[in-house]
Amino acid sequence: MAAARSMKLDVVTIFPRMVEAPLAEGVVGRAIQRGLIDVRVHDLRAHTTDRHRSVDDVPFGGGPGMVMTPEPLFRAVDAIARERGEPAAVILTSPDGRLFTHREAERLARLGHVVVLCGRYEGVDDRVRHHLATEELSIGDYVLSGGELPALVIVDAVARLIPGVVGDEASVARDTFARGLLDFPQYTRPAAFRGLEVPPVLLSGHHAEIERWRRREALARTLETRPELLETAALDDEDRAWLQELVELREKGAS
Ligand code: 4HQ
Repeated sequence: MAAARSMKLDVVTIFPRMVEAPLAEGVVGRAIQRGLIDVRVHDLRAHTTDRHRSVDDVPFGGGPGMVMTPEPLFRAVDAIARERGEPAAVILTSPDGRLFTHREAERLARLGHVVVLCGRYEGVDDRVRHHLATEELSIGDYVLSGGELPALVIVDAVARLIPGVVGDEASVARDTFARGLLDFPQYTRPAAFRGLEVPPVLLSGHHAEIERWRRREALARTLETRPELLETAALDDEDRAWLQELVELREKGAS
């Protein structure tokens, strides 16, 4: 029988240890050990050619800071293509990119082989963006000191969508952004902790009522903190009636 083909991920960075250590832990660490995902971290400096092993230079036109020079990045991707096969995507992490969402993670998980280039300094030479990267992704509207944390975020979110990586497939399907709503509240023992009690419905054993309560809580939380998610979530008539009730309650409370 043919061996199961695992997803290949390559990360190119000037700080390989910063990427390797987190990947060795938890769900992702186990997936790598089990061969479900094949992750390699590449030291960009291994692909330099000058004796100082330079990866950056001053910006043409002047200005503060340094810019990542194209040659080592192109050479690194060439080496990956030779050793590991042609990747389906070369991602540049940058605050200028399209926002990385759960939907983007689902798309990448289907690609089979993805390279992530971690930027540093003021950014990368634009020829990398245009002629080496196939896409540019941002993990959010804030400025980080490098693309290593974004690369880890991307690898983590993609890895848990590969079949077998997360033990319980049903829990992956039920996750917040897969359902389009925020999570319902979770409790565990003890039923009373420092006088704080678990909602009685969860102890009732009435499965249908528990599901209904969870759905309502998820809708209430989503309305409260991420109302824009309700525009694309799959809602039924009962959901809409409950949201209407919540809005009316809120209006009464405000007056
Ligand atoms: N950076 N999402 C600047 C980010 C970032 C983000 C990565 C900072 C690249 C050059 N990347 N370097 N946010 O802030 O992806």
